[in-house]
Amino acid sequence: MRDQFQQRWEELMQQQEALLAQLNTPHQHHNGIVRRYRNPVITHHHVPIDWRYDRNPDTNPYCLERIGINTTMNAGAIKWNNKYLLMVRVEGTDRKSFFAIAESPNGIDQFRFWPRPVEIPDTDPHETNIYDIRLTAHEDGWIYGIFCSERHHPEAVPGDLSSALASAGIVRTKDLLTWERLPNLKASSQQRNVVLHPEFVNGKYALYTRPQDDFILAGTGGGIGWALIEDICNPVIREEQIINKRYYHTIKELKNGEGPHPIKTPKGWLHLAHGVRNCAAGLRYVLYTYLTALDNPAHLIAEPGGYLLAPDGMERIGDVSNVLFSNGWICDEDGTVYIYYASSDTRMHVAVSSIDKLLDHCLHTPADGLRSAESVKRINELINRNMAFRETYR
Ligand code: M1P
Repeated sequence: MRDQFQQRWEELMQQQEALLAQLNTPHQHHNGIVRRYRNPVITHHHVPIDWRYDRNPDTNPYCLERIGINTTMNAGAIKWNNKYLLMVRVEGTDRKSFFAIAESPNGIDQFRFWPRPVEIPDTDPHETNIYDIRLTAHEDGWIYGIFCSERHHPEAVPGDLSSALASAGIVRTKDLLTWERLPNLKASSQQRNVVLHPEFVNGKYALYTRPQDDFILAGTGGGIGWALIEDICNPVIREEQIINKRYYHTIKELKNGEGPHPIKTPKGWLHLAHGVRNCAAGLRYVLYTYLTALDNPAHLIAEPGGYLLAPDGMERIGDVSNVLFSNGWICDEDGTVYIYYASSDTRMHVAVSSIDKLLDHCLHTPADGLRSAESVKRINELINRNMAFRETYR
């Protein structure tokens, strides 16, 4: 029995080491703006064996998995001590999510989890699930994490075990090892996809918000919001304005949400967000960009029509199919941008671009004309301009 255990244990370790050492290669086909990499960067197979198996042959003679992991998705991201860190939403087979940090030397492969999952201070027995953290190294010197804190709706009628309440949980750290929990954000509506802006605005903390009428639907919440907060240790939304609206028959018709915090560029704050529409197959989540003014991050200055990334190939399939979701990206000193995104609520991927390319995309892709006739007009305008180059590039 012990030999069998040993053999299986070694097999597990070898398989995982091979996976963790695997190098990634860029996809051949790309649109010039952003380039996907072939392998997912983190899957449930990356989660350490030690977190899942009892390694004592006396108590686990068959070497069975004791704690199953379902998915690894929706990771916050930060560059730390020259390493690319993802704070991953790890979901167990029991449906509960928690956070765990994985690091890579280059941002595209060899992600390896730190020895233990993150222990977020447990301050409320009603908080049932936590997920989708956004990391912000704020100019006040702290690294903040804002995540969704979910609980069973206190007013759910007896027997209704699905209604839930979403609010924004807040933690901060200086070393990514110990975390201080601050009170949850107080708001007049449910909130998910809340993100901290990295700089003070008018001397206040600034939040991207996503007001929603209920747990799933944004309803009258018109899009991505913006709110200034006096005291991050007693965070209350007193006023909220919508800065990135939803429109009929667009990629964000049903709802949208800020991704990671925006990146400061010479031409404005560069944002990544998700847009959601409904279709016969259910909700479809895609990623898009927009740009706001440097001197007023709440003022929209450009928004290309359509999506930047949408589910493609195997990305379309997973626990919640037809979903791309991003809450983490890293910008290197040379302007390379690593976009970390999850596909179908199941695994993490990377796509690489640059500040210059993303700005060019934002500033020179035609805006959504909101009607078919406008789409045709834009294509014809492009063809007309291209006529001048026909001879040159024949
Ligand atoms: O299942 C898709 C996503 O749904 C929610 O996002 P949103 O609130 O924008 O609709 C979240 O539960 C997210 O984690 C999930 O990926």
